[in-house]
Amino acid sequence: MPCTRRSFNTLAAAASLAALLPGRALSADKPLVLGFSQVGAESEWRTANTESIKSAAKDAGITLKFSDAQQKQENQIKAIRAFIAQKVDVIAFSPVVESGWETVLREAKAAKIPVVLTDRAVNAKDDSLYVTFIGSDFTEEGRKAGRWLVDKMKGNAGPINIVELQGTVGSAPAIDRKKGFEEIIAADPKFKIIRSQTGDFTRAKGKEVMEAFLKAEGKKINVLYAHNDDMAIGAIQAIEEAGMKPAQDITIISIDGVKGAFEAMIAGKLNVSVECSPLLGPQLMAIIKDIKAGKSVPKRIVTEEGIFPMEVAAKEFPKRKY
Ligand code: GZL
Repeated sequence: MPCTRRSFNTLAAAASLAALLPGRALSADKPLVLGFSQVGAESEWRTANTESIKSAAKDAGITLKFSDAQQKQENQIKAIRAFIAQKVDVIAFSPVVESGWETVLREAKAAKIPVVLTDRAVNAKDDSLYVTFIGSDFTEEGRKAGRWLVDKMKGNAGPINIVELQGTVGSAPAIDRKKGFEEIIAADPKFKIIRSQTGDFTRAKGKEVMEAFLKAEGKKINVLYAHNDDMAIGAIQAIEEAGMKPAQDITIISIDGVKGAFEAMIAGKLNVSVECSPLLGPQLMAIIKDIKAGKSVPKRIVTEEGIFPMEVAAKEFPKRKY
């Protein structure tokens, strides 16, 4: 974007102000240093998200200090404190759960290091503790899953018995995907969630919990709603081992739109996947540069996403980027 005289003056003022701030002195030749704390490597989605952040940092000439928390909040807090000690220019992270961040975010604020949330939100009351949150609208993803099911079950008198594989307990996607889905199915009493338990977003746990659901409810189960594709893929294995046909005996709805989901839909084993894009890297790097250039950025940046029923999977698959 052309730099007008006014914005040049603003930038110059911001740059000189930034240079006065403690932390790393800004200069044209020194690359920005970003400290990033990642949730873990629990799913195909997470792997694609990590790849997007690493490659975008490289393309943007930003030095990346990357930490994998193995899905533990205490590891993320440790990593953020290390980034503060190293005086990085910006801290970004995907909070594994919504709560428990105020103390460490206040430490980052005291050190005058801007913080960017990516992928998942925090429920901190003081939203001055972070500059912006880039990520999906998980509640809308849950609504999309609910709307697809209501449409599919039109004319079916019910009862429609649903089992739900929830994501990580306390995480924004698990809380909001449940909320959005329930908001939609509440309109018709034929829909009943008869079992709901966390599979922690992993294939292994998704399979294990689905085995327990099948043992307890068996052929009573009409629908599986999984908060991510990895748990759905694990559950598909359990359904087949129980001698039932996934996507036929049990309608399966999941979220993310990763490669494994498209392969399952093409094989006729998954009915639909609601897209949740992990490709946040380029947007994150652009925002970081804007912040360090003193530009104002929106408090919330929502990623645009679609929904992919199995009928379109084969056509869409070659175009997929994750
Ligand atoms: C969603 C992300 C979730 C994915 C899961 O933005 O936080 O975490 O849906 C991943 O696959 O583990």
